Amino acid sequence: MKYKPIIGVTPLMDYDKNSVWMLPGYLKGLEDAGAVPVILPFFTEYKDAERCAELFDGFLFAGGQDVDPSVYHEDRLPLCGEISPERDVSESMLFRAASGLDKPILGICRGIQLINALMGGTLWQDISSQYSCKIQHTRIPPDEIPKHDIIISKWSPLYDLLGTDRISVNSYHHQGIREVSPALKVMADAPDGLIEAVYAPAYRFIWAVQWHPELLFETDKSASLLFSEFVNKCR
Ligand SMILES: [Mn+2]
Repeated sequence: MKYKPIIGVTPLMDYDKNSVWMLPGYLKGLEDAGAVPVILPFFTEYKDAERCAELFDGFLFAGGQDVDPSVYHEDRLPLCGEISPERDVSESMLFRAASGLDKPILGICRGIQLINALMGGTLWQDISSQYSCKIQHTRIPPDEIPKHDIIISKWSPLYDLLGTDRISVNSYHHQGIREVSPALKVMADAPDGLIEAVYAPAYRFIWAVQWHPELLFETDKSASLLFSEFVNKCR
């Protein structure tokens, strides 16, 4: 009997509603790809994160609030959005523990930003004012419709997976990678040069994307392939 991989998903936090919550797409995307997703708690002690890192087969770092710029040793500017101390603390511990065990990790939106910051990179706190965006990266609903192209490097594992150097993705972010972590390689960027996908070559599977495959996978083949690739690496 072959078991499905069990994948921990970082929980979302809504301060206005005082709620810990989850978007169904993160769970459904993993389920459709053959995994059992489990919503994680907020870790406050490293040993708890370490224990969960051992128990689960992989981890999805979900979208959400901005990463506190103190994580990449910068002051918080007025244009930085809401932050989540609970998520920063918990996900920093979880990433350290899970990457230490070389567990497969997929980062989405906040996930790519957090992983880059934790691995020594920096972020644009607000791309609209700090980066010369030539296309709109901030939200234009509906989120299930691709909004801009990305150009995929031909040497990258993302190219190997998708078999194309250009796909269209949705976009719902006001921050982005500024300096890439020395541990990460860029797999794709937008036509205006903003980084949209990275991976960590020294690890079994640490991939992260700036777009939202969890809102696309039901209609978009490249989004469902991304979930499948991650889930297969968790087996
Ligand atoms: Mn974008």
